[in-house]
Amino acid sequence: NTIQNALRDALKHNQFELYYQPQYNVKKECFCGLEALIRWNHPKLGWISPGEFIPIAEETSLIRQIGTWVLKTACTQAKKWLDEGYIFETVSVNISPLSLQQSDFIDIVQRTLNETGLPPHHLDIEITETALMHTLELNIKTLQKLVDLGLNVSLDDFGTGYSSLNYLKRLPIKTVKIDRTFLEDMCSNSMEESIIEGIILLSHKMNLTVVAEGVETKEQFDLLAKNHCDVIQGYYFARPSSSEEASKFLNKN
Ligand code: G
Ligand code: G
Ligand code: MN
Ligand code: NA
Repeated sequence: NTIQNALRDALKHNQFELYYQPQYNVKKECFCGLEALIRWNHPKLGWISPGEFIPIAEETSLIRQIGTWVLKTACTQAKKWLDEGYIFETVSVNISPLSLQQSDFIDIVQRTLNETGLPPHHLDIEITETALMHTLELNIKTLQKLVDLGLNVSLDDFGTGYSSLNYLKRLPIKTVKIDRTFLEDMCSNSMEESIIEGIILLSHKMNLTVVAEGVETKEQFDLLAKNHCDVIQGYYFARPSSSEEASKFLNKN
């Protein structure tokens, strides 16, 4: 398969780059976190979206190599920011369920933290809701091991899958990320606003931090802040950008 060969080359020839999107903490009034998002700059085709190539990588073991590269690159960058005096709580990485299920995944995370010197509490692992549910028991065990290492675990795309509240209380997560599809109509549709309000209230009752994704307008920001959403991420503040651009949003010692 030619795309898979191209992905192999991309790993070998450093064609991947991590972009970072800052996340705004409403109460603390600062950018306290960043989500790392992979980008592929193909020499002939130009920029290719992860929405296109991650699903292809997931058909082979390439996704594991990409996951390892993402972890290493994000942890290296986060440690560099700390050393430069930047202040932030976490850098989040998206991890495919296939990476989570590889037998040496915990070892890889542990080794990456050791090698980069990043304190574990600065690393956040995002897992999508749908992905988790397939082999739930195994995944809960792996997530718990990550928590035991001192990492934060977030449930990505929350609300789009079929996780019942029954599952939610069993997951060793600290954060839920409300999927951006929920935000689209929240300012024009009072039912949509009620759903967001309900998700935030419920999450807080369960001691979960709530991140809203895909916030593009001041109206959305205001409504989320009114409903006590903890963290806000979206084009309203910043698009994903290079580490250098993204670091401009962070406070410094
Ligand atoms: O960055 P963008 O919005 O184009 O991302 C599209 C999709 O690709 C999203 O679902 C996002 O979670 C996923 N994605 C982005 N970066 C990574 C990554 O480093 N690893 C994995 N597994 N998925 C990623
Ligand atoms: O699936 P996941 O939530 O990891 O993917 C996040 C994706 O959302 C990234 O591809 C990122 O580029 C995109 N994104 C981030 N902020 C916004 C936004 O405000 N609007 C839209 N449409 N997409 C966004
Ligand atoms: Mn994500
Ligand atoms: Na998401």
